Amino acid sequence: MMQSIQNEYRQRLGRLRRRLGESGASALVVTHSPNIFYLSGFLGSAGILAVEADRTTLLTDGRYMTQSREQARGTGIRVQIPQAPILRAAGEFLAAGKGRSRRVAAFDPDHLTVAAKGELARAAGRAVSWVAAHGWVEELRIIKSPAELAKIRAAARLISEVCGQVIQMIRPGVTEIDLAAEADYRMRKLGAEGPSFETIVASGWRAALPHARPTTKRLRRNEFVVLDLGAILAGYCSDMTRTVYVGSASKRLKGWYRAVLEAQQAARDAVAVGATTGRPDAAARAVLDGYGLGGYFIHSTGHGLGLEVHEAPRLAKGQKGQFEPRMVVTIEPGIYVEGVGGIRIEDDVAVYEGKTETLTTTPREFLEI
Ligand SMILES: [Mn+2]
Repeated sequence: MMQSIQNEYRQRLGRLRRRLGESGASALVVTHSPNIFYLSGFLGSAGILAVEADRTTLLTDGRYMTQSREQARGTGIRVQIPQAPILRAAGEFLAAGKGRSRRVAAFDPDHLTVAAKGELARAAGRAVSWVAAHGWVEELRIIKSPAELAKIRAAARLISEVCGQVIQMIRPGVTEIDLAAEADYRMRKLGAEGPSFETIVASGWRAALPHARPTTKRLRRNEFVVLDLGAILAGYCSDMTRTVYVGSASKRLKGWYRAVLEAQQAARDAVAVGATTGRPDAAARAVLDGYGLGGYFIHSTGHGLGLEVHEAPRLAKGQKGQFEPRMVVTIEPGIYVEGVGGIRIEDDVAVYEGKTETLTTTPREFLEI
């Protein structure tokens, strides 16, 4: 097991090196911690990974001496614990690198503040010039290895279990925060490292806010409750949403729920190797438009899922990318009606050649409590 994960780090670094070689840069400076984890297994809050053609170096500080050496063992990655602050040390490291006298360092502007970049560049001096490398590691992360798929599946199973348990606790009088606390507690009890984002419990008119934070509002009869939950397990995220009704719903509201469910099913059916990543969104929108509800669908249909809860690809209107085997995405259409409430149904879907697998398993049928 240990051997195979170390081979994965080597393979990932190999792919990144090919890209580095094509770009003409002599080093890539990786500063975003999920990317560092993906390439090296290092899980510290302070670290910079310098990837060069013939070596990879992790610069971190004394707090992570033991951890970093342990996590890097067998990967071929060298660990350095510099005396100087890490950005200055990384800049000096890049300037001292072997090879050509003038060095080109690639960095991702999405993951380096202007101040941090300034410090790096000052320490590196005139020996190093800088070139932007947007999303190089994120592009690798889109396609999951079998081991990663197994971890995301386990995180999805875990959150499905939690969701089922929390639905059992829904009744008039309980507060949104109560339910959110139960969700977070149950994730931990089932072995999760924690929630993958701040748990959403939104009831009544508040369910019309797609990213509502739980409040002390008590659930009442005759309102929708949206539960949007995600867990991190073994480093990997899940993300799912269920909407239930407290009381017995009118025909109109039942119709809305059925429309969202049909849209969600159509979007899941539209996920296929070779289809564009815009297709699920178009499928969901077509269904909701057919019911006259398209105007209430105010966000995109989904996103990639992995080490981060929102990662590439985006499943939005007009996206031209293509689904490839071993991507994992969320499918989450919803409608939001101001003053009334909202309905969202979200599942995690893995893509394979000729088929898909819905990883989240909590039932989706309309539920009145
Ligand atoms: Mn989501």
